[in-house]
Amino acid sequence: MKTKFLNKEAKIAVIGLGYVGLPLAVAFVQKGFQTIGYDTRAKKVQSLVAGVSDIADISNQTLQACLDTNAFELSASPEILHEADAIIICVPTPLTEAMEPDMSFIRSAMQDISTYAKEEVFVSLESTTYPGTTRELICAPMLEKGYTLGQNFFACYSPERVDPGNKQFQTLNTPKVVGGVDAMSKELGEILYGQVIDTIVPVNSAEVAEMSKLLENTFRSINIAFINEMALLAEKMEIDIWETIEAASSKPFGFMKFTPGPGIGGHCIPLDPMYLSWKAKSKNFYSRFIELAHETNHLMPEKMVDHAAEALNLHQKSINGSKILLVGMAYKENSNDLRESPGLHMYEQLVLRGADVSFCDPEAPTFRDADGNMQHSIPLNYQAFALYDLVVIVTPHKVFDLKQIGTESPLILDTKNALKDMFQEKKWAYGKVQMKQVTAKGVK
Ligand code: SAJ
Repeated sequence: MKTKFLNKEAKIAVIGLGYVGLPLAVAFVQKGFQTIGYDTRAKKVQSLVAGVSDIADISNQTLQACLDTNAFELSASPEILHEADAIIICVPTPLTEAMEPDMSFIRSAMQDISTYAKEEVFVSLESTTYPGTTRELICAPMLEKGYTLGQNFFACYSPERVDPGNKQFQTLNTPKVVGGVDAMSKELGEILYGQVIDTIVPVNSAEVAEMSKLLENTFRSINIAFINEMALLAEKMEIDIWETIEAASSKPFGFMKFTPGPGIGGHCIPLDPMYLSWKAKSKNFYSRFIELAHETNHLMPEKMVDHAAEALNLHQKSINGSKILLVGMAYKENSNDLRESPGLHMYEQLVLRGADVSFCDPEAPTFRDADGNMQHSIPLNYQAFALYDLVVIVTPHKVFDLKQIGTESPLILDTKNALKDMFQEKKWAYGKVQMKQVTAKGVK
């Protein structure tokens, strides 16, 4: 196996051709490996075979160039896994309704691997998961099938670190942590990933690698929750949180900048910490930090709706019956991803409170609301913003002309301080400090 990895004779299979798997498969092709892309979604595979990529980080041109090498084989049939020496699992690890790890995609991938894998195989798991998964869900089924760890079966964990849309850090130049379930697996993982990715960070077990990923993202969740709480406190103290953060950020050491907002979205930060707290509970350990961060972050959309009510109130209006426009619905700037987006939570809350809610997001133009109805973005026509009682800046994509939004909108709730000090006449409201400056009867 080692020789095959070193000589690039090994055939690689990537299971799951999403924002992680497709770029990884492309990277292996580009580095000269015969590569299989396997995904259970036949339509997805057909589209890729036709040279059409639905992953923003992989252009159609890049995909077609890989297909033209004849070293990239795509399939929706698991039988193809029999050809692979190394199989890399890049499938989703969502949460169940009960906020517990949903391992169904990993189990399904392992069902395919244990059924079709060749007599000697290396398996790497990249999906974010709780410590112990690789040993429990990757190794156990293979050993039950008669494979022998360290002889004809090797397994490692190597967390995905894909940041969709990040032009600076992509698959090849983002350091890759690799931990094996035994020494040989670790060595093979280091060699294989080292053939493709610039920097490998070997660790002494799969569990350390699994834990490191959860540490990375739980760190973010807790710090985002902390700065959100600081923002709420600063309002009570009538102190400008944004200026405070800028001042603290001038410290060249010992401080890391996070910014408050309407809450957290995406497929990582809201979910990954819950994998850790779930596993901790199995050890009778209750992480108050993780739970509190989750609670604080998930309260933010509703806090923003309360701000909307206060902003309208300054104009003797109520949410009920007001026309409200949400600007930017994707979970973060310049993304089209709506998963767990705070904007969606705000939308539902405002509808429940009787508002006539619209949204404008050229990046994420449609979504299905809680009643299952498709909602469509209004056209990006800034003059139309004047027709709303309140305009809420939720996700300030770079596509937006913030000056025009500030000029045309009668009242703005700027949840991310996107407008900063763009206007002298403060007609927007973020937090009580600025609200008091909103020009309205009886308020100065
Ligand atoms: N957010 C804040 N305040 C902040 C930072 C983020 O409110 O200071 C919000 C964002 O608006 C968003 C959510 O948190 O709704 C998550 O934002 P994120 O910047 O963490 O972006 P993600 O979800 O794409 O996180 C990914 C993660 N990457 C992987 O898991 C491989 C994370 O580890 C990265 O640090 C992050 O990208 C990144 O830095 O872009």
